[in-house]
Amino acid sequence: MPGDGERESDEVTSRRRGTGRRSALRALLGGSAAAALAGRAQPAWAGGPGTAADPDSEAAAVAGATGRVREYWLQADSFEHNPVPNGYDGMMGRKFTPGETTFQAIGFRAYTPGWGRPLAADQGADGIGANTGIPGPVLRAEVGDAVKVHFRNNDVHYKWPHSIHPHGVQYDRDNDGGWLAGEPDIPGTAIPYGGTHTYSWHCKPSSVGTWFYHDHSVPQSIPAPAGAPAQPSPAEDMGSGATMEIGAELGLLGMLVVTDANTPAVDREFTLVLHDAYTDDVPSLAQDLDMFNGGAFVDNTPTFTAKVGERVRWRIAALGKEFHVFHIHGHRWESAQGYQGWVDSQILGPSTTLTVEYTEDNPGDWIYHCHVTDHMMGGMVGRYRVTT
Ligand SMILES: [Cu+2]
Repeated sequence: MPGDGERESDEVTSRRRGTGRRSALRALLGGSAAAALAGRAQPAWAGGPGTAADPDSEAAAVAGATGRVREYWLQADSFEHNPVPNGYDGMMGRKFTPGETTFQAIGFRAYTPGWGRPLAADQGADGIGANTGIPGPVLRAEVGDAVKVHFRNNDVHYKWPHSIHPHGVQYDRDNDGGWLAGEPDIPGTAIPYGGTHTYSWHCKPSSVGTWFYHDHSVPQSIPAPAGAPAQPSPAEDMGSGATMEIGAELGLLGMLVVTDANTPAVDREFTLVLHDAYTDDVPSLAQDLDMFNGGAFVDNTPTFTAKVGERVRWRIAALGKEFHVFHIHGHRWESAQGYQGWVDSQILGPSTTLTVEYTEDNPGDWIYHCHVTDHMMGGMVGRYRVTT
């Protein structure tokens, strides 16, 4: 998505003035919630029992302690998507026609209440992001909040059932969204085309962090175009005839961010989703594509920007069947997950996430990429511009 970074500068400025972000959030939240947010009120449990990280205190810091409900209206929309709109692999120098890289995608978009109209983009550090569908909007909440997601399936193209399965938050089985062939009637696991469902989740102290939400509904397969030679997919080789989580492969995935009073404030927050689409599953593609936020190759993936001296946070999440190595040129950060000390590359696999923070100290025109060479060649490269 070219231009993400450019737009971000203005959004960050507006965030610093205290406008924009809060007005957008007010559109998402109820009145009392918005009032609490405007005052940056401490969560009700802060400072009292249950603020410590020990599991016994979790019961004290019960979900719902803030009394706040974060309400989102999400729709699964189907649309034509070209992850390589400039037709160019700027690292290898290869060219593509739109026909080689375009497919029928599905993405989550956030709407005004009642799925009225799509919410405007908000690229600020607390915003929902581009809201173009891939990835879905960034859902944000604080410990003690309830999250209510009103979901409507508007998959006009495939007309498949879909669902939303969250990671990191607390929920019961009717709010899990995970479909099983042996228990096909569990509510929320297969919302038919045109249908709706409301999911309720709760943010506990153990929910703080960067998480995924994604389609986890009935496996499906896309028929090969008429006249094409029949090619069994890996799933068909395994006998099922369909691909698990193909909705997420086509774009139904997004990030869920839970914070608490101890989450450090930053000047910039980038959200980056690593995901892949395969010719075996998506027959209109001429090659497998490895994507950042729905784009492939530099200038189609997000261009992020920062200034020297700013505190920067990347929230990174991977979904699919690949293991990735996230790397930024010219930078190191102190790892909080899985490593000790300073790193400039970190591994993440399916459904795992990274939260990377550092103070920017190196101006330049950098790239960030997945360090698995196949994935770099498949599109997982982006620009990171640092100015003084
Ligand atoms: Cu990779």
